[in-house]
Amino acid sequence: MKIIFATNNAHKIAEVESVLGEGFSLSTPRECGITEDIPEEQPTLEGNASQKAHYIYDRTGRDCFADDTGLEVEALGGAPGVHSARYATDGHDFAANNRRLLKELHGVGNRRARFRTVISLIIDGEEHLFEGIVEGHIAQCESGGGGFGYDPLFIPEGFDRTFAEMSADEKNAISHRGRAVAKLVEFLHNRVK
Ligand code: ITT
Repeated sequence: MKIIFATNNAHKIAEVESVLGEGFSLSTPRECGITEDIPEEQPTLEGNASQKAHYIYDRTGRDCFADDTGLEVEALGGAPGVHSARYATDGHDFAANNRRLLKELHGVGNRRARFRTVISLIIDGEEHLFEGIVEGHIAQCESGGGGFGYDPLFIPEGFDRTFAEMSADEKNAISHRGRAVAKLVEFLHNRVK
């Protein structure tokens, strides 16, 4: 089954491709002639995932899904949350976002945080939502060269390494996106049985 992943983020495509399993292959918006940024203007992760999936579905009429992910930091009242991509600047500047996060948490004892992913799947014109969460905390400084975004600062519960210090397989097995994608895959497998 071919399905469009409505994202412009190459890291996400690589992560999801590795856990999707046999029988499914991903297309990108670019391969379908959609080269512009996909809008995400909603106040919630659910709203943005849905907006991105509908944007692609409305233009292609094909089965597709999108995810929206936020890092929710307890001591910051859930920020950056839905604003995670543009926390420090207008663009997707991962290094600047990490610097701002460390600055906001300077001297703060409670460093509890979680990543939350919401996937919106549109299949046969019907929408289905899936959620994945991983709890953890924000490190005192960046470590590791893997992953992307806030990975060098996020230490998942039960570990003493950041996501950026883990292999792609290790991260996928416990991550917010890995968990949401596992639910998506189960749904798709049951549907095509
Ligand atoms: P698309 O909207 O094109 O899918 P994006 O990079 O804007 O890609 P999101 O809106 O879902 O992705 O994510 C917002 C930000 O959250 C993203 O720019 C990263 O900084 C961060 N983020 C998302 N997933 C992450 C992950 O697995 N690890 C670390 N940071 C992540």
